[in-house]
Amino acid sequence: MKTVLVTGATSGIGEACARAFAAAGWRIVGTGRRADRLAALADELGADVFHPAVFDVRDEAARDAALAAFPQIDCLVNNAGLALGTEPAQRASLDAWKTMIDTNVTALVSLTHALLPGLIARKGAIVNLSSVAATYPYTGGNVYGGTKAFVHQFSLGLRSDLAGTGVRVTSIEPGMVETEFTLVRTQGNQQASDALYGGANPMTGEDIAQTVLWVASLPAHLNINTLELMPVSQSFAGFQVSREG
Ligand code: NDP
Ligand code: 8X3
Repeated sequence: MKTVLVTGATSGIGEACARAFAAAGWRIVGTGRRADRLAALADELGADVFHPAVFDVRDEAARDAALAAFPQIDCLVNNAGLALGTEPAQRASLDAWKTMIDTNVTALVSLTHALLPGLIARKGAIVNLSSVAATYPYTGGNVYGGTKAFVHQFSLGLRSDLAGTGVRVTSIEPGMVETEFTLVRTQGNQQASDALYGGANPMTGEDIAQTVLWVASLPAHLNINTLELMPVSQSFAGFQVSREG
C-alpha cells in the first residue's frame, strides 16, 4: 500500500484529497492544526487508512516530531496554504504578507527538503498546489500571487534537479475552487465568500483532488509538469488603464 502525505487535510482541497486517495487504496498521512477535523477523518476513513499529524507547517520541530512515525512517504502533496487580504499593496498588512510567505513558501520548501531523501529512495512524487494567481495578476493578489509563482518555479526547478532520480514533480494551478479559502482570506466574512462563489459554479475540492490523484497515479514514466484548471465560468479580462484628467 502506497502512502501519501497531504498537508492541509482539515479542509477544502486537502480534505478532498484524503478521501480521494483513500478510495483509491492509498494510506494517507493528513496534516493540519485542527486536530478535531483530522480525528473525524480518521473515524470516517479508518484509523489504518488515515493517520492524523497535527502541527503548524511553520513549526519545523513540531512537524518533524509528528512525522517521525511515517518515514516511508511515496507522494507528498504540498497543499497547506492561504491567502490573507484583498487590499492593494499600498494598504496591505505586512504581517499578512509574512504569514503567506512563511506558510506558502518557507514551510513548503522546508518540508520538501526534509522528505527529499526518502522520496528519491522510493522514486516518489511531489504535487505542489500553486494557483492561476501565479500567472495572472489581479489587484489584491500581490504577495499571494508571488508565493504561488514561487511554487510554480520551484516545482520546475525540482524537476530539473531531480533528473535521473525517477521522482516526479507537478505544479497544480487552479482557479476558483469553493473551499474555506475565501473565508480565511477575508477573516471569516461569509457574505464575501458567498458573493464570490454564488452563481459561479466554481470548482470543488473534489475536482482538484481527482486531478491530484490522477497525476500521482500515472505510469512511472509520465510527468505532468504544470496543470492549470478553471471553472468554465471563470476567464480572463483585459488590462486596466488609468487616464489623466
Ligand atoms: P482551505 O482554507 O479550505 O484549506 C487550507 C488548508 O491549509 C487547511 O487544511 C489548513 O489547515 C491548512 N493550513 C493553512 N495554514 C496552515 C498552517 N500554518 N499550518 C498547517 N496547516 C495550515 O483552502 P483550500 O483547500 O482552497 O487551499 C488549499 C491550497 O490550494 C492552498 O495552498 C491554496 O493556496 C491553493 N489554492 C486554492 C484555490 C481556491 O480557489 N480555493 C485556488 C488555487 C490554489 P488548518 O487551518 O487546520 O491548520
Ligand atoms: C486562489 C485562486 O483566483 O482566488 O489561488 O487567486 S484566486
